[in-house]
Amino acid sequence: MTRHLITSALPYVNGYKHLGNLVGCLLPADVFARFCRQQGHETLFICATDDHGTPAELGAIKEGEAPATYVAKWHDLQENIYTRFGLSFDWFGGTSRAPNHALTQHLARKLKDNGLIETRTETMLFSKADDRFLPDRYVEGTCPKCGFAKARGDQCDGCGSVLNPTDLINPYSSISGSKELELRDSQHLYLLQSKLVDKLRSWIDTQKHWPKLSTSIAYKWLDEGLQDRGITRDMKWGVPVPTDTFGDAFANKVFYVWFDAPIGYIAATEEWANAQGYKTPADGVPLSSPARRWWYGDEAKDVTYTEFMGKDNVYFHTLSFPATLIGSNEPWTMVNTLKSYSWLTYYGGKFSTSMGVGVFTDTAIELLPADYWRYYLLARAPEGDDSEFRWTDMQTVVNKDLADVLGNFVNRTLTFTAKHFGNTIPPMGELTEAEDQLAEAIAARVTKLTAHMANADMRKSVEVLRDIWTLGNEYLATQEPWKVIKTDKDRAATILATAIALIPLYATLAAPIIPFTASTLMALFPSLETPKTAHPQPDATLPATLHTPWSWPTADDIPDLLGFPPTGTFSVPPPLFAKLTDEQIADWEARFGNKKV
Ligand code: B3M
Ligand code: ZN
Repeated sequence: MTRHLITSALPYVNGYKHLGNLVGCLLPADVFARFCRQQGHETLFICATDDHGTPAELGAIKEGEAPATYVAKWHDLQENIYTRFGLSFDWFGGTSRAPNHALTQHLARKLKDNGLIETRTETMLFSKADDRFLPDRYVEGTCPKCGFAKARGDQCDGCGSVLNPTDLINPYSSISGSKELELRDSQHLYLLQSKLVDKLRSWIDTQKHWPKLSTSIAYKWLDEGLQDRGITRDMKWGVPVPTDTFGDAFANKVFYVWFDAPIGYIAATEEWANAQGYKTPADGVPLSSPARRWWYGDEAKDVTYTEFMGKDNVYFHTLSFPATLIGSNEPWTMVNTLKSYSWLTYYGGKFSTSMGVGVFTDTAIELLPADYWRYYLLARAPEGDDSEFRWTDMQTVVNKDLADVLGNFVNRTLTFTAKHFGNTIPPMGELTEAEDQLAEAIAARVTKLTAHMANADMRKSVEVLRDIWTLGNEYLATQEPWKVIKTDKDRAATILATAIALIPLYATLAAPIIPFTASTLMALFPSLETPKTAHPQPDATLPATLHTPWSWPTADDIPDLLGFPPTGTFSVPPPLFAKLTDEQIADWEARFGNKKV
């Protein structure tokens, strides 16, 4: 038993996320969390909306709402979609809530105490009309490189160049449009990451479990010389910089979004503890005991912490967040495994919120049930390289794997059994070599699947899972119960009972990936009385017996699981998956596009 702490990168609060965001952190994190729970590990799966920064402030301005109102609204809208996709967070918090304020300010004070924060003066654009400094994205103007007229202060969408606000020709405020901008001095806090290089490097050296992509990104930054980082911004929306510690010059400033966002993982855990009635201590580390058990000190020593994120977030999770934690000199839980993902493209191009390219989570979940998306997206998870979303590819995968292989196996087994034996599971007779071979073949694949799941390797897990389903169809094809029934009813009963025994096993093994279907399958058998929930959390009071639905089997369990099917009655479900038709695909291609933009 290990205690697994699992976090997914926090989606920016501003609007619905696209399918690339879903498969590039949220979904694999969910699969891993579900797997850990089924293995009987105590598991805490945490996420939150990333509420701060210019995306949130600009979004609020655009929708004409106060940031707090806007953030609360979008938090709930996003959470609703994630629930519909079956994301089984133990808590889905928000970084603008009280626990994150307290923790962010606490850590900033510690860093200052430890001599790791310095005040520096920067010259920045100030807008008189708006009465404020303008951070990068609030300034627009003409790109000095390509002449694009609506380049932003941080980047030009015309040519992709990275820019500074002061590079722009004819700059103006994107809030008011005012051109009356002037350069003014502004004080900012810098985290002296350069002083932490050795500590960070020796910590990373000991991280043997990180995938290559993560480690190489981290070393690249270290080798290039880690820069000190500005951790404050001239904005109103954010975690306020405490003036008692940093002085009145910081009265109108907040911490930079990337400083407070990862602290949000800890803060969302504290929200979870608060929801159980635990109060955040007013002095010292602002963390109550249930959250401490996961994040702080000796009590959290046996925690294994796995993070999931897109590859552009790796710097922040391997260096800047660890710099915050290590620099505090406090015993925080540090990441053990860091899973990072490349991009899911839409026909080789970018999903784009601003340009409306591709399919977004809110639309997707209206088109098809969650498991269709979960299965297809995980089968194409951008592990290592980028991968491509295509409607026709989704059609092939759904129709073959889900409808033909899994769906068909379940339906023909149960329909045929019901026809000849009624809705009672037929008696298991003597086993033959065919059953032994089936058990052996499945056992070997369960070992593989378990290893892939434990590594959170999504594509490989999906592949092996499909292989396991295929074995069921092959067993029926070679044993031909529809012929045997004419001459040897007992043997036919054994074949069908074996096939039926596979169904709860399939449900168990598929539950992390297609939890809704797994629940449907398990519910076909009233004798499997224990939790039929889509979010299985092992009940510690139950012995982890073989027939506790959902508990993850080992290869050694397989012969027994096949030899002892559920007992009693069963029901025949309607077809589990509808095939995606050519008309649907043509319709969606027309609606969402079917080429690179
Ligand atoms: N919101 C960025 C992103 O979605 C950011 C992740 C924060 S994780 C602490 O790419
Ligand atoms: Zn340009």
